[in-house]
Amino acid sequence: MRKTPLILGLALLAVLGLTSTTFAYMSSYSTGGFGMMGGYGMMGGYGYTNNNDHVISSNQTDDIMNKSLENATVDKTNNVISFNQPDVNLTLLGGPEYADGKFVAGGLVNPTIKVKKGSKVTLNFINEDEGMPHGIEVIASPPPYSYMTMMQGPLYPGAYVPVIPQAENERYPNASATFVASQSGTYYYICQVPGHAAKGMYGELIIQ
Ligand SMILES: [Cu+2]
Repeated sequence: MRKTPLILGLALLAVLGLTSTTFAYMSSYSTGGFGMMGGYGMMGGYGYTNNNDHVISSNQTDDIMNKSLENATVDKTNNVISFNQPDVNLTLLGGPEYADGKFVAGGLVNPTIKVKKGSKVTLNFINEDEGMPHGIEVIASPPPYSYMTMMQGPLYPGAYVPVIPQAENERYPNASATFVASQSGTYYYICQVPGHAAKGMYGELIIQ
């Protein structure tokens, strides 16, 4: 990815964060220590307060993923994960080595996620990508995506995990967010880093 548009995109994203739903959360959380991430500091407040508290090991990641799938059905043939309980604990990995620039859950790449309408969804994101920050945002519009698709904002307040730093030395940044899936329909989870959704970092979220 070329550097200049990425930086421009990040600046725009920071402005968007200030003017949309993120603003509501800023007062109640301390701002995360993103260090090199500059503009993301102001978006880092939501559920992400300290790098050290939220950087986990590979073993911890496996435990979290297994637990998250306890009440789910993993359909490898159709690339679908269905959650059968109203309390949904959805864990997604960002860009592990075998699926660069994609999301992974239960070994599936960019799986379609099905949840029941009215579910309380805890979105837990673990970045395994050693080369790139990533995040998650649930949006209404289907692909194809433009470079700045994330500008439309999340489907619900809280239906996003802010962009978190890249992994380092097999230590994975981790952050979460919770929202209620109150309306049925087909939606999408995307990575809101400019250009990532356009390059295929997204999947379907079906609320039924
Ligand atoms: Cu990404």
